[in-house]
Amino acid sequence: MQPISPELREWIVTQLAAGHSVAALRQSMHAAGWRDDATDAALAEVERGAAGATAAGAATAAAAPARTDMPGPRLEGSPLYLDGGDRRVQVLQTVQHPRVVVFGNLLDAAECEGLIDAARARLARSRTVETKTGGEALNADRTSDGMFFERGENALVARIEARIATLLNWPLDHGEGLQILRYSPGAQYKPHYDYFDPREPGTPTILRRGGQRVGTLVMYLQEPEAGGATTFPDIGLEVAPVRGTGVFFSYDRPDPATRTLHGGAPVLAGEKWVATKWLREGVFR
Ligand code: PD2
Ligand code: ZN
Repeated sequence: MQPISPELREWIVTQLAAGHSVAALRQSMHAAGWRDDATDAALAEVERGAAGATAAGAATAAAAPARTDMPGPRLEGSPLYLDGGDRRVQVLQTVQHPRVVVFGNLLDAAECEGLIDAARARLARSRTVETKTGGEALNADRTSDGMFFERGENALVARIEARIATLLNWPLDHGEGLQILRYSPGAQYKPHYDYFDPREPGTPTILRRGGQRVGTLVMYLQEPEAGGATTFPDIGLEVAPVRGTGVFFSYDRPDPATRTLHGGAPVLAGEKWVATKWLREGVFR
């Protein structure tokens, strides 16, 4: 278990001092996407140091604070290149809020082809995780075909996953398996959030596998002839799907205030292929 951050400790102490119950805090943290085991550990740690501060009463506590340990490249000093372990990755563009980073030289052409070749025969109409039930379902907002590799399923996947872990400073075992998507002309992925909505009944089931998603890396494997940008409507950003490049973004709480609404614009001509790596707050099994 990671030590709790000063911000979270401060928040818990303040809430308890204001008379909110431990149960109300637990509920708020749960709604903000904190895993139950992490919540219990944090509350227990603070309670040990602040015995007696727990007033019994109080309804709902304020929304839990944002996470402080987040995946992402180290951009202090505005580097043009980053260490991807086995290659030098370019920093092409950055946005502060939301944190968005566009990378160049992330994958070479052979790697893009290798992923496409290994995925092609296993494609099926894309399903999305259903927060209503915790299962999976066809989704009219997502008209691509897709598949998932197991984490480390083959040498190519393992190499790319190790690169991502180095680049984004996030443990490899906190990542979901790589997802491959193929968009034919007309296919799109309507704007959505990648985190799981805490208000949906199926979310607690989903969160048992590694907690919330906290970051996304979309890597472009094949360029369409036109269309197919990854869009961020809240900030007016469109990332062109150039082969070998990728866009990373992170979200420190499962809330629209993160401004991470994003979508895949319709492909107008040709085929667009991407690989997506979603990062969880904990170990994804
Ligand atoms: O393919 C994309 O551009 C895209 C857009 C939005 C992919 C995803 N979301 C995703 O895989 O979550
Ligand atoms: Zn997405």
